[in-house]
Order: sequence, then structure tokens, then C-alpha cells
Amino acid sequence: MSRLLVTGGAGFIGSNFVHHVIAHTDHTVTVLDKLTYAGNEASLAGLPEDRVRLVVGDIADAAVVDPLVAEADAVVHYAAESHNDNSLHDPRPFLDTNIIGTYTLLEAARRYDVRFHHISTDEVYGDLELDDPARFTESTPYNPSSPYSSTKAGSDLLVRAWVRSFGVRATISNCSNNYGPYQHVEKFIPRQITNVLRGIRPKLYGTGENVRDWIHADDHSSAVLTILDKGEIGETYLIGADGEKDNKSVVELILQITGNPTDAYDLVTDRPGHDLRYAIDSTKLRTELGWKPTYGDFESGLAATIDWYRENEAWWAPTKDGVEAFYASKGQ
Ligand code: NAD
Ligand code: TDX
Repeated sequence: MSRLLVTGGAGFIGSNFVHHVIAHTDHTVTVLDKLTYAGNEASLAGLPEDRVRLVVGDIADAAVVDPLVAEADAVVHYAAESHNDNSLHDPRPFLDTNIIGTYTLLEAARRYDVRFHHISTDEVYGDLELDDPARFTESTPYNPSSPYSSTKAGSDLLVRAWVRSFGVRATISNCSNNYGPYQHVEKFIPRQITNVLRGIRPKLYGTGENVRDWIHADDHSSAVLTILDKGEIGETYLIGADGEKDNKSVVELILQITGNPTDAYDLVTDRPGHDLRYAIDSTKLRTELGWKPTYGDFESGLAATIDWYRENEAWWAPTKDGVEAFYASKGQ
């Protein structure tokens, strides 16, 4: 049994991880989360109070971070400003949280010699051409495109430096696009699902040809637990489930599953600097640590996610109108 400190545990992937940990291990969890617009206490509802505790605070505040890290056996660091579109509008919070926040946690992990796992993204590698047979691997050079991905790249490099220079016992994982329950409606899949549920036409940026490599958040969680358990200190592991799909196909699938005409969507203003394609080669994680995903079928995972949003309107309804007003102001 271990005591995990999970930063950003009230966000999308962090809360999925906390649910996964409670269901599959006997660890206890302290969530440290600032509850920004993206954090939601309701995502942790129903979890046992004797195993999960929420501390509301900022990862960039050493006075909050230090005692929590000191009492933990391991830190799993999910907290971030995570939305590319927001980073194009107002980059500053991305620097404060993703860079200074990660630095503050690393200093605490160094001070108290606590095992650290850093959650990152495939976006640090930039993008691929649609017809490029290559996929990202652990040795692909960093080439981030947006303020979001450049701050995530910076945070990864801080972790590597704290391992090398100070002996911090850290690992890093870079995962592809996640889908599943508890994802904020600003993101692509929940935005389109909740649009359809509200009778609004889905909105595809540009031509809809951009490709993302989808993995269910629960598979991401099992991969992170595997790395915590068996990962080698100082190593980076790419997490992916061979789920490449272009955005247009995803929207068509959402329309089809919900019984709508598959061409009932709008093409809208493209995202500036929009990465064309991401694709992960997760051979290292699979062969060295023996992990494999369990959600093999994207269509049934997507159908279950649509059901979740249909059944949990109270979770997303309060944020929907504000998100749509923000996008409408940008022609999206
Ligand atoms: P999210 O925006 O849903 O959640 C982020 C959480 O962090 C929120 O609960 C928020 O309140 C909290 N937070 C933000 N700033 C904070 C601060 N200063 N102090 C404490 N808490 C703070 O994000 P997500 O999609 O769940 O992403 C989680 C992590 O996974 C991020 O590090 C992201 O880069 C990474 N990631 C995401 C994806 C994806 O597809 N969403 C893919 C790969 C990696
Ligand atoms: O309304 C939309 N229409 C649309 O076509 C939105 C919101 C997005 N898109 C496109 C842009 C991307 O090609 O869909 C794709 C996915 O967009 P996002 O959900 O914003 O995700 P992305 O930019 O790919 O980044 C995500 O995956 C990697 C997460 O938000 C990041 O945190 C993670 O690092």
C-alpha cells in the first residue's frame, strides 16, 4: 500500500486515474488541485473518504506543496493548463502552472527524496505528415508548436535535468489524445457529443483532415500504474493504443451512433498552427514493461462515452454555454 499524491486529480485524466487506483489497488490518494475552470470536485464524487482526500491548492505554491510531498510515497503529476486553444488566447497561465508548477514539485521531490512520475503529451514532438509511415518514439526530437505544447516540453526537460543533476527518482510518460468520462466540454470529443445532445451541429476545424491517436483514459491510467510499478528511473515511456482517426471520421461516428445524418456538421475557422497528425509507437512500454491497452475498439468506447455524457448532463451543463460563447467569438 502506498500514499499517492495526485496533482490535477480533479481534472479529466487525473480523476480517471484516481477512480482507477481506487478500483484496482489498495493505495490511498491525496489530490492536490487548484480547481481552475477545468477542475471539478464532482469528478471525485462517490469515492471512499478514507482513501481519497482533496486538498485545494496551487502546485506553484511551495508552502502547500512541500508538506504534501513530504508525506507521500510517490507523486503522480497531472496538473496542467491543458487546452491548446486557450494557450493561443492567453499563454501566461501555461507558463505559471506547467513550468513553475512542475519546478516547484520537482524541488519538493528532491528535498524529500520522493518518487515522481510526470504526465506529458505526444504534442512535445510536433506533428507528422498524413502519409508519413513514421510514428513518434522516445527518441523523436522535441519540436512543439503551441504555447501549450512548448510549456509541456519545457516541463519534461526540467524533469530530465532534475534526474540527472539532483538524482530525483523520476519517470516521464508522453501519451496520445485521451477520451472517456469527465472530459471538459471545451475538448473535441465532448464538445461534439454535447453539441449533438443539445441539437447543435458539430464544429470541425479547417477541413477535418487532422489526425489524432485516441486512447481511452482508463488505458492511460493502467499504463501509468505500470510505469510507477516497473518503470526505470530516468526513463521516458510513450503511451498509445494504435487509435489513429481523422477528426471528420470521429464526428461522423458520433453522428452515426446518435442516429443523425453523418454529414450534419459545420466546417469552421481553423486553429492557428494546427498540428496535422500525431501517432504514437508504444513498443517500448509494451515490450519492456508488458503493458497493453484493453479498449481495443474505439467505436464501442466512444458509444460508452456518449452514454456517459447523456446520463451526466448535470456534470457538464453549467459550463456548456460559456464554452460555446468563447468559440463563437473566434468563429469556431
Ligand atoms: P484538465 O485540464 O482536464 O485537468 C487539469 C487539472 O489540473 C484540473 O483539475 C485543474 O484544476 C488542475 N490545475 C490546473 N492548474 C493547476 C495548478 N496551478 N495547481 C493545481 N492544480 C491545477 O487536463 P487533462 O486533459 O486531464 O490533462 C491532464 C494531464 O495530462 C496534463 O498534464 C496534460 O498535459 C496531460 N495529457 C493530456 C492529454 C489529453 O488528451 N487530454 C493527453 C496527453 C497528456
Ligand atoms: O471544436 C473543435 N473542433 C475541432 O475540429 C475542437 C475543440 C477541436 N477540433 C480539433 C483540433 C484537434 O485536431 O480536434 C482535435 C482535438 O482537439 P483538442 O480536443 O483540443 O485536443 P488536442 O489539441 O489534440 O490536444 C489534446 O491532446 C493532447 C489535449 O487537449 C492535450 O492536453 C493533450 O496534450
